[in-house]
Amino acid sequence: MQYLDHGFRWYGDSDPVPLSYIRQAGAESVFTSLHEIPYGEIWPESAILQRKNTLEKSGLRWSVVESLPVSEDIKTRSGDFQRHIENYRKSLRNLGKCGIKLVIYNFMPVLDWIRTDLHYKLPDGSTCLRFDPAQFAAFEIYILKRKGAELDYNPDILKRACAFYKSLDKSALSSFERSIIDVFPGCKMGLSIDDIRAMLAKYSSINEDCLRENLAMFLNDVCPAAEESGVFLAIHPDDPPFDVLGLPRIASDMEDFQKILSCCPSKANTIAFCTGSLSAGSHNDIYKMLCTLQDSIRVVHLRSTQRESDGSFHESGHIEGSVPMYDVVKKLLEIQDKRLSLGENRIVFRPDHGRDMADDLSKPPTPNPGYSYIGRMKGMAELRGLQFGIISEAKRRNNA
Ligand code: DNO
Repeated sequence: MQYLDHGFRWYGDSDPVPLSYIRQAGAESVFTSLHEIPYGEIWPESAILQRKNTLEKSGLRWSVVESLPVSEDIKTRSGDFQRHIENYRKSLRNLGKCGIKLVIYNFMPVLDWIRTDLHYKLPDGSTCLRFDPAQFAAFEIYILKRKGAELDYNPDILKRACAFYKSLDKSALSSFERSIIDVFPGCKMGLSIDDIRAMLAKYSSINEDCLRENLAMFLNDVCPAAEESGVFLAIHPDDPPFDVLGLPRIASDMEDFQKILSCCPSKANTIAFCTGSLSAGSHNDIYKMLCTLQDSIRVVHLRSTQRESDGSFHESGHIEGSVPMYDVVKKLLEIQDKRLSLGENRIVFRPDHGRDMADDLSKPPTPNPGYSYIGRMKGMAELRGLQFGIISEAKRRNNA
């Protein structure tokens, strides 16, 4: 039995975490993106090679692109979508030529992951990311003023939403607003509330079936290019995996993934198995999903969440919370074992998000919430230790 391929996310030259630290944390490879290239535009071979060389000079490998973003025009199949799809194909071909074969994307409308508190304080003084439906309701109802938003919440949440909103002074209100609409990992898009309203309006006639259809067309358009280039495209689950902002969600549970896999029967059509995102929904049995979807999983995000009784959740330690991490990691090692015996590659994982703790807390807050150094390094160490235990035990049994 071998270790999984240990990856770590890096946001490029502007990331306050240097590559040398990433290597010291025990990572062999890096998940990164060319964040400076606008959504929809081509990733030139020269820029890909330059990033690849930077990583290699630091003794690391570029194992995963996270993400090659899918533009809103593609998701809504409007505007410039045809040109963006053509560009997406070209970028996939260029990545393949440079030897980068795993590409993560998501199909979440309007916003990527959503949290309401980026610095939720835990009893030990460390902080983590948290989602509270009452706070999110306050955002939708009083800040965004989305029509009909109150209908999505029960009276108790509405009451708490109102109290929360009233408790915010001007500066708290503005930082609350920014923490919801401007945390796209890797880039600050400078979006305003009006931008979000305009983006939402584009979905007024797009229901779940229609968004699924748009994803199916996108996949059928780009997977042939990916397959020819030996690239695997991996869809990231919705985070959180339930409806928000009255928008359709189509990558939130097992049934969704089965539909995604069957809408485009290509080897290149795969899943980025993010245990943390999926675990925020009580409907998801993570271990069962892993067993069922295993053939389509080549890249994994490992983290966990603690669901709270009122529908809130916060990001727990990597081997705490509701994800059965021992079972998940053991299963991944077994799946990998089978693949290695067939001459296939190792499964790449990264410790997803981490708490702000120890020296993280005395530094200026990272521009990439969830991606401070020490919290993730702790997650990496725990997950490596877990693998060490499982692998040692397996060796002992084999020798007995
Ligand atoms: C958050 C990440 C996501 C992920 C994208 C993939 O930390 O897990 O933002 O990178 O959704 O496209």
